[in-house]
Amino acid sequence: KIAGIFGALMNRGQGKEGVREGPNAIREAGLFTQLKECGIRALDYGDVEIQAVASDDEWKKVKYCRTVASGCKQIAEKMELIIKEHGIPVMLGGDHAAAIGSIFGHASAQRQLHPPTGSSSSELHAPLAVLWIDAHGDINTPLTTATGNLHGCPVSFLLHEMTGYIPHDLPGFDWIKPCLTADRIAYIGLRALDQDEMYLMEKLKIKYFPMQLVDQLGIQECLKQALAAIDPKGVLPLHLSFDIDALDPSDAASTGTPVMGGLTLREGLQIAEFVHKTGRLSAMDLVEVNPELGTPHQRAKTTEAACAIISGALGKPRQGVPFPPGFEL
Ligand code: DIR
Ligand code: MN
Ligand code: MN
Ligand code: MN
Repeated sequence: KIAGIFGALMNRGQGKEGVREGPNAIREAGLFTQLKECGIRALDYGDVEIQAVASDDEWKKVKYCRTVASGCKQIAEKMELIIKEHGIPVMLGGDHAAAIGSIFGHASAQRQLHPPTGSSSSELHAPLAVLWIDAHGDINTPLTTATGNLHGCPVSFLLHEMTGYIPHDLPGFDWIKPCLTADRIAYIGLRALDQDEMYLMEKLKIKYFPMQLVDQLGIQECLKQALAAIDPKGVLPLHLSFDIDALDPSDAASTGTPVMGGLTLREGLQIAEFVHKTGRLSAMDLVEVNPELGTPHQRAKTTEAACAIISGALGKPRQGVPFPPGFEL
């Protein structure tokens, strides 16, 4: 398989516009060279531009819902296209609202590849599981959000169990249907849940590993338990949705909502490598890199970290690249 990398220039899911420069900053940090050097094939599918929808007034608190929704629809189409061309889509963000589109598109593509067999549970379960790496829960609803920022809400649009929480008259979002059940998503890295998010996580029995569990159990054990929870048989295609703010600000400061006490870059790399090792990485997001924030040094560290996480998930060995089989010095 070939990685199909594209930029999602989404910047209306939160207030800091510079996040739309994330994809190019990650490319400029040498992502493609790095992948090539370790023999990983990758194609650049360009960018999905987000068209501003005219008169996109707030719906209650929610900002830019029409613009975000229409951008997500294009993102979903891009994901489907790349999967149909037998690629592994890698979405460079952009803010995390873009994951409404990437996961919806991934699920649609999987459903077309593996149509449901007719039983009611298989109707609900798109054949995929999601690992969500983030400081935040991103499971606010358009009614509970305190900030009105849709990048804090993507998961609520994706879960069947949350259908009743999504207002039917939210402008622009009529096309988005839930595509996951709550037992198909696990979180690692949390340290800034809102109260309603905590309530929803517990109510829906979502498996989550906040930072204190990462400290207590170690990242390997968290990964084992997370994967066992969302994919007990070890057979499902995996979607890795990696918000760079999961990392500690000492490794990734150039992001819109940094939170102290995060994952080390090495823990982030272990997550990426663990997912690669399953052999079932089917799509990934690397979001919330905002090169307009922080010092030049912080920007360089953040984009390098993003490249390393992506390369690790696609199979780059950390110790260095071996000669091809049969080679002798
Ligand atoms: C907050 C922050 N929970 C919100 N969320 C962020 O806006 O709903 N997500 N920063 O990445
Ligand atoms: Mn976050
Ligand atoms: Mn975010
Ligand atoms: Mn996020």
